[in-house]
Amino acid sequence: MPTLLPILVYPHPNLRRVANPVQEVTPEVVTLVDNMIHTMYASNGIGLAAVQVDQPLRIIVLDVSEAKDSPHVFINPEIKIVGGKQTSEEGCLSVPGFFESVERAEVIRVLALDRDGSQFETEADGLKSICIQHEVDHLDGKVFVDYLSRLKQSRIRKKLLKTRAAA
Ligand code: GNR
Ligand code: NI
Repeated sequence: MPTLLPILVYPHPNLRRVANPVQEVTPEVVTLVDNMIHTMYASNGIGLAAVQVDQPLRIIVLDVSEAKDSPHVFINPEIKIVGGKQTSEEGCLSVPGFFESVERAEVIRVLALDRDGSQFETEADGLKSICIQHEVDHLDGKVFVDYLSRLKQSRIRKKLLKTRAAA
């Protein structure tokens, strides 16, 4: 049975940690991956980075399919920008209730290991490309609010600190 993992909420300091590469895809890593997929679906997210569940490892999961039946796992992902720009409204499970416009690369290539530890390379565009870039930012200690104005950042920080204090 998979476990629901608690998700860190901005501005939690651990969201700023730079995640370490996975040395080997052990059974413990596979368990973390499976719990992350479970937590992503349970939270109605299209992606989740290990940093968000307080594990500083370079692991992301995502499912941008309509049917929510295509989970993808990227361990030690490396992004190469192919080209283009796209702007869309982003949200984040670690920034609940806020949606803001962010510019990203349109087309990327990603080199990573899968859940079996096998290396693969894939190209992504559209929402999948956005989601991978958003997740890899988490692995580098970045959150999408970093791309917003200082004013918007401080409003979001204050609101979420207040909500946390009330919880
Ligand atoms: O669920 C999520 N939706 C989303 C929408 C637009 C751009 C990025 C995302 S990722 C987010 C889940 C999340 O916080 N992943 O880190
Ligand atoms: Ni996020």
